[in-house]
Amino acid sequence: MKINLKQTVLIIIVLLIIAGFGFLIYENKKNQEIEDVAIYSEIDETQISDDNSCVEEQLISAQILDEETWEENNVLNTKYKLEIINSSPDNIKNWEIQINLNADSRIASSWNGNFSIDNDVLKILPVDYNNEVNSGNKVEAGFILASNSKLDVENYKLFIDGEEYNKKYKKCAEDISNESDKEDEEMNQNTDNNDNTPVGIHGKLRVEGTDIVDKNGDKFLLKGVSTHGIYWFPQYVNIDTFRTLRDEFSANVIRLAMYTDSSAGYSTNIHKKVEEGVEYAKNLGMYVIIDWHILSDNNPNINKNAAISFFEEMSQKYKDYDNVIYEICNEPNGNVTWENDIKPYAEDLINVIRKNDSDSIIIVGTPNWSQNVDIVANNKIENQTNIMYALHFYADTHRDELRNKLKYALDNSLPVIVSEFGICDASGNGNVNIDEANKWIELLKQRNVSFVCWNLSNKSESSSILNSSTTSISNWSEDELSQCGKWLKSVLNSIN
Ligand code: IDC
Repeated sequence: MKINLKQTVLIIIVLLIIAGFGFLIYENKKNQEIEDVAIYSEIDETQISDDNSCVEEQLISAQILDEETWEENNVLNTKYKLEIINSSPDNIKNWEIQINLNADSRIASSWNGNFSIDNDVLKILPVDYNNEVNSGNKVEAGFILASNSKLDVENYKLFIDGEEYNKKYKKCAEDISNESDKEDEEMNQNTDNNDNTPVGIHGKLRVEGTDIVDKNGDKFLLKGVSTHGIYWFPQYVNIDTFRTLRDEFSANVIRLAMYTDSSAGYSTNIHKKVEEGVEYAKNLGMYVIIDWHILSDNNPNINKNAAISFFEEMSQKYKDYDNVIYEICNEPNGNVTWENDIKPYAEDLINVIRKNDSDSIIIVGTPNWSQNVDIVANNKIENQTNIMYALHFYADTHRDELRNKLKYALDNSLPVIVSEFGICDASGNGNVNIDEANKWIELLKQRNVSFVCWNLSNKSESSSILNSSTTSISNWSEDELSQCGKWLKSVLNSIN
């Protein structure tokens, strides 16, 4: 076979291309191998150093976490959580944190600590119940800083017994490998033993006739407290607060009031606060009401799309939780009717929730700030189970007329829950009317109607359960409770 010049050139080109590919593949392989060697030696190196050496660590430390920021009167407010963490073998007491501030900074609110500012240095000292931090434990405090600049959270000083603390401990390989087991153990200790809690004993609730019944079919009464708007008072969405309400007030339910109007702080960012609250309640074996708190947005249809996506998200997350109850519209008011506005909204929202969560209780608000349960009793939502209807009262404003609406509704087989009430007037302030409040409670007990008191905060108004001077968020003394708080504590404790 004779090969001409053209064919020779072609063969050379083909050979060159093949050689080129071969080279590329080779190069690539070489890189891979180098990379492999590099990864291998890295792992190897750390293994060698872990096996053979000990590390020195400061095992007592503080952590300052920036939890959220919002604007108020042109100043940024940031909520910080402080933890003093003792991973050392020693027990310590008399801790103190110092951290530099900018001159324009002010502590707007604080809890679980004594806070002072001295020459632009923020000093945080313990209160009696968190002064001691035993080996393996941590304590928590928190504060809201009004300041247009953020804290340099890494740059704090820790003092123990008045001395700046910088002791280091030696930790060797064995201790390090045991650490993860210890962490798991600690996590488990952090969730209370659930057997003796309200949810541990009563399990998933459902509605039978006009009653709430527990997992055994026995009549059950929810009794507890509603937060104020969680955007304004985030500090009370806290496991210690909820535990105090459970153990010292005998509350079995917390309502998380999430205002839904942007003027009241609503944005999807606040959902994570609700999630925190649900988890705290779950860990404590308490029931929790997720409240879509419409108010100035008077017609639930105004923010219906946001409500749909919120309850889609929540019901997906909590479909297997025994403690969650959904409240889909706090208080429709103004020119809004059951027939044309609330009922169609409720039917749609119930369908949204039921796609994920087939049986948890859903509370539906009723016309006229959740008062006209009589109208609803004549036109109930059909073909659904575990639906309750809200009746809200404020004892110094609403008396026999509203009590009669409640009786009418119950007599006409409408399951009603008082998912919010106050013992003052309907503004949330003014005179506290103990006589009328007690009349209401008598009726509620008699008819097994569950009730949740407004509100968990230290706002200076008579519906708050804390005095406005109370800065701690849990384990309140009697003096730290408002008149409403004292009344509520004794009422809840008087009911089994
Ligand atoms: C009140 C709060 C008050 C706040 C006001 C407007 O106590 O601090 O300024 O809301 O956001 C309701 C509502 C509830 C009201 C309460 C008292 O559900 O949000 O809280 N109330 O007015 N219905 C009837 C009374």
